Amino acid sequence: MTRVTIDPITRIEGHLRIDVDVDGGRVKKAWSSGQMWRGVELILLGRDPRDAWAITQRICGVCTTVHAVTSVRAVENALQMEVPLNAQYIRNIIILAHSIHDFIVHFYHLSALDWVDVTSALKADPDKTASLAESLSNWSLNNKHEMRKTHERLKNFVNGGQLGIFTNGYWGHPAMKLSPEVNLLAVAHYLQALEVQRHANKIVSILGGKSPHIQNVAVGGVANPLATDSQAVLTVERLLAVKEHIDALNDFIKNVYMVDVAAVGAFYADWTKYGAGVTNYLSVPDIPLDTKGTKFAFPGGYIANKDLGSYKAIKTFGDEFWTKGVEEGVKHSWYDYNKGGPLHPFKGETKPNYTDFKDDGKYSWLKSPTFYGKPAQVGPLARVLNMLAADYAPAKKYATGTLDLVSTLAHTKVGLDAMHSTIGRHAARMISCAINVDLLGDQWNLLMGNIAKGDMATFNKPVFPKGEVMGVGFHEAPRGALSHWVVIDDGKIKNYQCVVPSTWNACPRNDKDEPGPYEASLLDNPIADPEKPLEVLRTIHSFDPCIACAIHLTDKENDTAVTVKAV
Ligand code: NFE
Ligand code: MG
Repeated sequence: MTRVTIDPITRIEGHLRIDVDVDGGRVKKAWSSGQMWRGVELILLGRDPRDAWAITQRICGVCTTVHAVTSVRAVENALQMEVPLNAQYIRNIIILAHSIHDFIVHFYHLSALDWVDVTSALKADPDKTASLAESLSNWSLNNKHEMRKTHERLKNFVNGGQLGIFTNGYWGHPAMKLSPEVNLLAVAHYLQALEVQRHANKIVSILGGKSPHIQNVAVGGVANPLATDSQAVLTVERLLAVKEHIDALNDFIKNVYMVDVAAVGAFYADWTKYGAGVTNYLSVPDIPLDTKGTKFAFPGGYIANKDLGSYKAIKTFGDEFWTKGVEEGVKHSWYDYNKGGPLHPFKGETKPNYTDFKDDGKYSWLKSPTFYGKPAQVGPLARVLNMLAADYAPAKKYATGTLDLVSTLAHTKVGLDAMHSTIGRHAARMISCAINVDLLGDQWNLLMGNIAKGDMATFNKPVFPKGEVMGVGFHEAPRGALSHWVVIDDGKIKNYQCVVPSTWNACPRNDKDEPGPYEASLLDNPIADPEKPLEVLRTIHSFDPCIACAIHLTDKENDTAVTVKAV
């Protein structure tokens, strides 16, 4: 048995350590450990609930908008508030654009190099690459000129004695399977995607004031005044600029991202056999279409043990099937609870107890969330499978289209079962991206239509009652189901707990010693060379880890997080 420790895992957000025991070229046991201790939840205690969104979105600089939106939803849920339609649409456009940014950056910049050998691309014939690219889609930058230019840039990186942004990949690894031409094509799209992702960020910035960390959210709505006749506020002219960015994203997603993921899936069809892990899938509905949060553009729910027939829907923001199911345990986490656990988030505690890394004891700063006592996988795969179980037509359209394209390219029939895998998570993220860019166009139309009717409202004023109220806000964030749980007493925050997508997926073993989704997904993965565990990265990266989000707790014994000296 060989022990392999990867610490830190790179091309992710935050500090993640993965340990695997390898025997006979396969992973036999795995541990996922969050190694970073930081603080947000307890900073909120005693504060005005209207400020919580601005503070909680500092949990992360990658999924910046998501904690802001989830936080105001939690407070609005506690106050049983309605949110004006324009505010829902503006928030929806922001979170959809943000998710698209996240998906594109994840595939090209954070994970493609696990599958694409950059040095092999140097051996490619750029003209042949262009012919291949043009046979796959009619994206305007698939031409000979672009491929020659990319080849030239790569040569310059290498001739200059450095690979620049491509330094430190597992180049030449035996698990790399793409031809030089396909590798060059992927590198070309990697570089183009750096430009394309800006369109998504511009949408977020126009509506949110800036990115990362939007400025326009408020409990009760948004702080964007609308007008058709003033340059000082959000005008039709600004909204028309948003539409141009939506169209540019749509072009890239449909003609490049979808094709590239299908091609990687087809060339690495072997990887549809690895990485399933925990197959209880949890997602929440999102993109609210009414003022109360009872109607959503896409469904969410729970599937047990990969059986789509077991689907149970989560229907509204306050749905008890959701609120009653969530708990967090700390048996293998560096915390203690006062009276054992696991605990419901409204009663959540944060008492650190660091023990060093103990294989059979405590080994992570992440808690272990469960849904009705079971570990659950969240994220794009959970989202898309729940959508399919709910008969959501756009998911059916894009999932069928993707599996058909993969089958054609792989010359073998690839069915839905292949989705429960490392590659399946990439496919699901791409399907989710295609759905979201269509929804982005829809939300833009709804906003313009509502303004055209003369409705300019964007905000309802919150009123805090005497005594205690509690609420939960959820959001289907890029990495999956995110929830904030707030208890408010006399208008001040009494308890605040965030249960975050990467906590669900990257958690250590739970109170029953069942492995979390990352850990379970690594079991039986092949490892060609324990010195270069590329295969571990493939599976872990397919979840898109964010450990900053996953560990957002603070030390309540010692509430001074940092001392700054003015000299
Ligand atoms: Ni920091 Fe996040 C998303 C949230 S994480 S990236 O998506 O919430 O798990
Ligand atoms: Mg938490």
